[in-house]
Amino acid sequence: MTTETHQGPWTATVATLFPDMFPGPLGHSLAGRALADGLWRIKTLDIRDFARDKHRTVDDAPFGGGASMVMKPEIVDAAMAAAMAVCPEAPAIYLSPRGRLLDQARVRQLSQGPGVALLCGRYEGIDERVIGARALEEVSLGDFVLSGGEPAAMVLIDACVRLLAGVLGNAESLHEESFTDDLLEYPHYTRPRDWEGRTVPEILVSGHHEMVRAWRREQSEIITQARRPDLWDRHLQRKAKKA
Ligand code: 4FM
Repeated sequence: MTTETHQGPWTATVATLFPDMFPGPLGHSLAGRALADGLWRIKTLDIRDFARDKHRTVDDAPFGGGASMVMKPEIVDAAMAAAMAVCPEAPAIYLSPRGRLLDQARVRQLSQGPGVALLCGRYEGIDERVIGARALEEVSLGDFVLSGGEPAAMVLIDACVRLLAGVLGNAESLHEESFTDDLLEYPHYTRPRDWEGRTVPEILVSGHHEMVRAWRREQSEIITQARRPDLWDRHLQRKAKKA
């Protein structure tokens, strides 16, 4: 029998040189309320605490030369060993532009597990050997370079936490379902009906619920085709498979 039992709430464990950055934005709004309610928890580990020398050195010059420093393998390794021990079944992830792009499917998987152990790098990166030694999954938010992995860790955690049971209200969780077939959102409007000469599409105030639904669907499709041909292709492919 493979009955996996994990203790306690969904847990984000973060190894970072800047533990004071957390929970940061995650202490506010939806994620903050859920944190206060005990629906998830966050533990930070200060990578510098795993340095052994008097000056608590965490980085060194790169072999082969170059300007920027590299985080030392034995220190990052010790920090990640401790992070992974907090929740042994949680995937261990290194946030880096080299990683596989994060998408909602992976977010859903991560939110359904026991949590995540995240490594935030600084400088030019970490010694490559730690990635192999700890079998870290490399995950990227997109094709841009941050000055450190911390903001990326916060984004990943936020995306997971909002999917946890009890975090979203009913209306929002229904919305989530209709939002996951590779289509972008339709446009939203509220009062006033005329704002500085810009009016609300007539159909939305008609009271014809079926026509509203059809209009929104059509808008989603138009916007997806125009802005994200990659998503549109995937949407069509998925629809063809279902049929
Ligand atoms: C930058 C990590 C350079 C390693 C960073 C190196 C990032 C991203 C990111 C900081 N994380 N998506 N893009 N991390 O820039 O996830 Cl070598």
